Amino acid sequence: MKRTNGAMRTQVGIVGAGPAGLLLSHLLALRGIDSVVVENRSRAYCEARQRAGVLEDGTVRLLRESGLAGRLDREGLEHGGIYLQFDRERHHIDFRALTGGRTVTVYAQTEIVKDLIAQRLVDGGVVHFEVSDTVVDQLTSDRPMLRYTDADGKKQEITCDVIAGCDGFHGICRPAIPAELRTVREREYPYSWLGILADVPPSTDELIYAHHRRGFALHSLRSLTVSRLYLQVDPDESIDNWPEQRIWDELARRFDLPGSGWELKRGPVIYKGITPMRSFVSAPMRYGRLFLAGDAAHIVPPTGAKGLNLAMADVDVLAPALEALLKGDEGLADSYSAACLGRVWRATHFSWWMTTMLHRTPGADEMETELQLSQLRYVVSSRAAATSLAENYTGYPPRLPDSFRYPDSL
Ligand code: RFL
Ligand code: PHB
Repeated sequence: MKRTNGAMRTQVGIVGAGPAGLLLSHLLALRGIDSVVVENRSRAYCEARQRAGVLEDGTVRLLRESGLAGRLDREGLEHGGIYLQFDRERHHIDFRALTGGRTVTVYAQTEIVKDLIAQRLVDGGVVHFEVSDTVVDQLTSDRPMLRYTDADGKKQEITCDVIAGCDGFHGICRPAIPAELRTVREREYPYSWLGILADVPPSTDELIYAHHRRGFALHSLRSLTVSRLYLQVDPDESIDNWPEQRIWDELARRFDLPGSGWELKRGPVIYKGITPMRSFVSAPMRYGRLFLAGDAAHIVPPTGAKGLNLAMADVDVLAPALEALLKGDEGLADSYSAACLGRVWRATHFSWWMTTMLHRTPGADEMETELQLSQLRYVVSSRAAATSLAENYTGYPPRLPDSFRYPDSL
C-alpha cells in the first residue's frame, strides 16, 4: 500500500480475511502484486471461528506449492477414506484404492487462518482488522474505491486497480453487483447441524457419516486428542435445549453398532454451535473490476466438506488472472467466472447429493427412507458408485500437475 498526501493506493483491495482473502493476498504477493485486506472482525475472532476441517489433496498441494504448508505437513492428518454407516452397519470407502492414491487431510480452518495471517505479517502484508462500514464503489471504472472506517474510528479510502470480494455469504461485495445482472440459484434445507468440539480422542480412525432414522450424525476430528462431531437437528433448534449429556446420548444412539463392541468416547465439550444448511450460487463472479471468491459467491451444505476447498480453488484461479489483468491482458479475467463455476456446480451437486442421501427430511415417508438406503447400499457395493463418491470427495476436477481441464464448450 502506498500513501501519497494522505490518499491510499493499492493494486488489489481485498474485503475479508477468511481463507479466500488471506490466501489471495499471499498468492498475489508471490507475484509481486500489492494488496490490502480489510476485515470487520478482530484477528482473535478470525483465528478462533470454528468451521471446516477437511482439505482435498489439491488444496494441500496449493498450500504446499505456495510455501504455506510447514505446520500443515507436520500436524495435518492424512485420511485415505471415510465410513458410511446405515442400517446398523459401517462400510469403509477406500479413496486411495478407488482414485489411484488420492486422499484428504484433516487440518482445521482455524489453523489455516492462523498460518495465513502469520505469513502475511512476516512478509510485510497489510491486513486491517476491526474495520466497519466497508463500501466498494466505482466498480466499472479502472480505479475502483474501497472505503471503510478503521479500528480507531477514522474514515479511510483506498484507490485500487481491482477489488476482490472475499467477504463471505453475508458480506457487502455481492450485493454491490446490480441485482438484474446476477443469477441466483438457492436451496435451503429443512435441517441444521449442531456441531461440537470435544476434548476427547476420536473414537474412529476415519470420519463416520451416519444415516439414522433419528437423523444424520458425523464423527470428525481435529487431532489425535480433539474430536469434532455433528448432529442433524431441526432448523429452528436452540442450542440451549442441548446440554452436554443430551448431545452425547444422541450421538451415541446414532452411531450405535450393536454387537460390534464399538463405543463412542465422551469428553468435555469445548465449543458448541448450530449451523443452517444452504446451497447458493450467484453468477457471474465478476462485475467490472470486482471479483467475488469463496462464500461471497457460493455456499454448499457442509456434508461434502467442500466450502473451504472451493474458496481456495477460486483464488488459485483468480491470482494469475489478476496478474495478467494488471499487465493489460484481460483474457483470464474474462474467463475467471466460468472457470470457477464448473468446479462450483460439481461441488454443489455433490454436496446436495451427500446431504439428501444422509439426512432425514422432516415429514418424509418410508418411500424416501427406502430410496436413501438403496442409494447407500449401491454406493458401498458398486465400485463405480464408490469411485464417484471418492473422486468427488477428494476433489473434482482433481488439481493434479497439468491434469484436467473442462472442455472449452462448458
Ligand atoms: P469466510 O471464511 O466467511 O470469510 C469471510 C470474511 O469476510 C469478513 N467480512 C467482512 N470484512 C470486511 N467488511 C465486511 N463488510 C465484511 N463482511 C464479512 C468476515 O468476517 C470473514 O472473516 O469466507 P471464505 O474466505 O470464502 O471461506 C469459506 C469457508 O469459510 C467456508 O466455505 C467453510 O468453512 C465451509 N465449511 C467446510 N468447508 C470445507 O471445505 N470442508 C469442511 O470440512 C467444512 N466444514 C464448513 C464446515 C462450514 C461450517 N459452518 C460453520 C458454516 C463445517 C461448518 C460447521
Ligand atoms: C469437520 O471436520 O468440521 C467436517 C468434516 C467433514 C464434513 C464437514 C465438516 O463433511
